Amino acid sequence: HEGKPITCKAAVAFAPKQPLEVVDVVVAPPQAGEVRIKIMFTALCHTDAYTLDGFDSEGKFPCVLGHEAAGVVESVGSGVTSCKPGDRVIPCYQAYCADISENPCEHCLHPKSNLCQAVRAWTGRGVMKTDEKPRFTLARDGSEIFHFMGTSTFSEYTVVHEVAVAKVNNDAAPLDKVCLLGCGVSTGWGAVHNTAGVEAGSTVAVFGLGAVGLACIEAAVEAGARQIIGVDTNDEKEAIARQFGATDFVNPTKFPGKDTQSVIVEMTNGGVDYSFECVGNVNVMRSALECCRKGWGTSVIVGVAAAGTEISTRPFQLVTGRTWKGTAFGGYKSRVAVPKLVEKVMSGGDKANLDKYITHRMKFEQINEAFDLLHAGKCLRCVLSM
Ligand code: NAD
Ligand code: AHE
Ligand code: ZN
Repeated sequence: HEGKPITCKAAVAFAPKQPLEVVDVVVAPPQAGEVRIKIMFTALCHTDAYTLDGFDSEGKFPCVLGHEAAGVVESVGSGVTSCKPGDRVIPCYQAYCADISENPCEHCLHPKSNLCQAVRAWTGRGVMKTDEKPRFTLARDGSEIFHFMGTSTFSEYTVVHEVAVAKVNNDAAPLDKVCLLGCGVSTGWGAVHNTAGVEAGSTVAVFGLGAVGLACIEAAVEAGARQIIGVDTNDEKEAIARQFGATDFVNPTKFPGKDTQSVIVEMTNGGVDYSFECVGNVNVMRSALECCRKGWGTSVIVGVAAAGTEISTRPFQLVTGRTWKGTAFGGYKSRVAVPKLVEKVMSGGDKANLDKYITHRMKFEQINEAFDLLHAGKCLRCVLSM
């Protein structure tokens, strides 16, 4: 293949709210600073569904979605030094440039940020930086198909920027599991450990108990939180939340006429030390802030809200000592942190086992069924094999 276009299957999103179509695409060779990856496994994250549903202000169609995956490097473009053909890798939608760039971005150099800007502008436009074009074209007519989040993993082959490639150094690490470290699980863990900094003895509320929220619960347990309240409108989430370590469960629909923040403030005698919004709903974000303890409570926005929506609260909520924060990829500097997270999973035994997030496995061709399961709340993560 090396240096030549590859024709392969990709699940193309031709328009918002339409099922994906698995069709032949041509994947151009990687140019300078780019890496072509054979995707082995990809999972679905709610953000893929959100963009497909037309809620993403950056969403461009037609495109190849997908950003939680693992694969093997097929070929590299000129100047690529940090990986080589045959390397097992996890594409990172959030890049990191400091260790391989001669001119690193200010975010990678700053200890407080993981928001590498080296390729962000082009990623947002669905193209590669080198020539501002996508590497995907439709086999049947040669028309361009945009990238998504710089990863586009719903394809047998994809091209990403070198700064977006994390290596899986441990040969024993199963790619069909560590693919989850490409987004949801890492994000939940990092929201708790990096963005919030939950301490032992804390009280915590987690809104939205998909893979991201459950990863927050898992990390809160690890941090030694003494009370962890899971909040979800789906009653079926209670059992799984308790398995992950939630001590309480609240279904907001069971308290008509009463807001969720009041329920939690009463349960905790004044509010929680930390809360996490893992839904992507601005009303839930308000509840998550306002259920925090006066004086020191911190709320972290993890969920991604629809284009055009805005958050609100009474400024008095902040005047009286609450902090409102947000997180992207859990604050992890991706390319250096992901290999360490792989190591953590491999050395952690059952505790760090990723199996509990994988409720379904399917073939790539069944991708639309996997989206249906995610929408129906029946699935945490569905891993597709290519
Ligand atoms: P998911 O669909 O698996 O889970 C969402 C959960 O929220 C479901 O259990 C659902 O029942 C629940 N829910 C829906 N409405 C609710 C409400 N009003 N109150 C309480 N619970 C409600 O999604 P996921 O893959 O776990 O992702 C969660 C969110 O995090 C999404 O918005 C996703 O886009 C976002 N996300 C952000 C980052 C980041 O870096 N910031 C990374 C990954 C995912
Ligand atoms: N493009 C959207 C926002 C989407 C968004 O917030 N993405 C999260 C990752 S979600 C992963 O499942 C993120 O990390 N964003 C940081 C970034 O730079 O994109 C919009 O509102 O325009
Ligand atoms: Zn995601």
